[in-house]
Amino acid sequence: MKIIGRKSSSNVQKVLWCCAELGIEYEREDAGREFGVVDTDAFFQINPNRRVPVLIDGDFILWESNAIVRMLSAKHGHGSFFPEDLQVRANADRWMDWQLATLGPGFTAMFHGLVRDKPENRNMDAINKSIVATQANLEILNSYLADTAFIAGDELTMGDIPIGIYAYRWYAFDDLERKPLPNLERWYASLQDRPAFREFVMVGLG
Ligand SMILES: N[C@@H](CCC(=O)N[C@@H](CS)C(=O)NCC(=O)O)C(=O)O
Repeated sequence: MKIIGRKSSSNVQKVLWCCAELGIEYEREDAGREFGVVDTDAFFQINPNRRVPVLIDGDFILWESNAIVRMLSAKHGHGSFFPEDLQVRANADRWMDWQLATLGPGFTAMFHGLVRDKPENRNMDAINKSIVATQANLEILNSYLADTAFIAGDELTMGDIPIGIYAYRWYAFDDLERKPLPNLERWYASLQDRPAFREFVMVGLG
């Protein structure tokens, strides 16, 4: 099995963290940003969106990071990462979709503005709106984490993966004013205890 994508990409990190938690072996090829590759005709054949990650398993090709995490969890973590109980699984699924549909889009302007743009080019209005939106989104998550250790219950599941990446990025900014979110902070501290999270996610704001 091969994973294509640079290790600094948040979406690639979802897959690498998932593989490390489940003990899945793979080869990885760099692609995206400074590595290029995504603009080639060959890459277009495997992902016409020209985005990473892409999973290649024999002649099966899959793009969309959360779909890759779901498939790997079903194959290698059935009954744990991919919960057997339908309601627990739907709960994990719900938060994966929420990351793509709500948390991620709200976070982008802040992340790109503060990490990628030079200070003189920053759109502070968009950045501030994005910070407010992210804080409000994380408050929703904080209230759901009042009763459970992890996103979909008392065990780590695939549902923790996409949001865990964002938690690292949210807390990695030194001088951001954040309102306290005790349940989220407790959950995030438990992720930081995991060697796989430290190795593949806590690698800087690339
Ligand atoms: N919805 C897609 C988004 C993929 C995506 O936007 N990937 C970014 C990296 S995080 C990318 O390929 N950017 C272009 C590049 O790295 O050259 C997914 O979750 O896989």
